[in-house]
Amino acid sequence: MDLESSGTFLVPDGSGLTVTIESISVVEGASRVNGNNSSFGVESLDRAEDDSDQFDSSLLESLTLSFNRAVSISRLDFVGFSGSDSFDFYGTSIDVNDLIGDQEYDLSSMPMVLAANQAFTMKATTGSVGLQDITLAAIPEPTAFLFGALVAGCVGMAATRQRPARSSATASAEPLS
Ligand SMILES: [Ca+2]
Ligand SMILES: [Ca+2]
Ligand SMILES: [Ca+2]
Repeated sequence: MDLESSGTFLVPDGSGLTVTIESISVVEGASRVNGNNSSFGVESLDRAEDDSDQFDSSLLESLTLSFNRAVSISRLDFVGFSGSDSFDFYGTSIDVNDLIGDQEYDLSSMPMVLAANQAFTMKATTGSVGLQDITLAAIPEPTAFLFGALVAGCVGMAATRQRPARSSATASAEPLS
């Protein structure tokens, strides 16, 4: 999942996912979600020291989102995550020692599951951190899943080589236009 500078989240094509901004908190004044090609965060419009596309703990910036469908989150990708910084993602506390690669927090061995319309909050708890990308997959609805399995079974009998379409996808932080 990525974010355009207009504040529109980019979710995997064909996933049927939509993202709702439930709330944005800052220490004072006006605020918005802001992003550029490399990261997104909360912008405190009335504070000169704000880093507009990062979450600044000194400005008590936090963002609460929800998805319209259940999702599993397998990776968080950060920028600007230096040694003393820390970040809280829906109650999971992350520091620099938890990161691999390009400041990535890998959850693939045990993805975090969020229910449909479950509000979840993210914020920097120390320092300033930008969120570059969230790797997630929509979890099929139980009825849709059963129906899909039934269809896949019928198709499987007719054409054993065809595979059901995958509903998961990875959003990347490609430059946005
Ligand atoms: Ca900020
Ligand atoms: Ca990164
Ligand atoms: Ca930082």
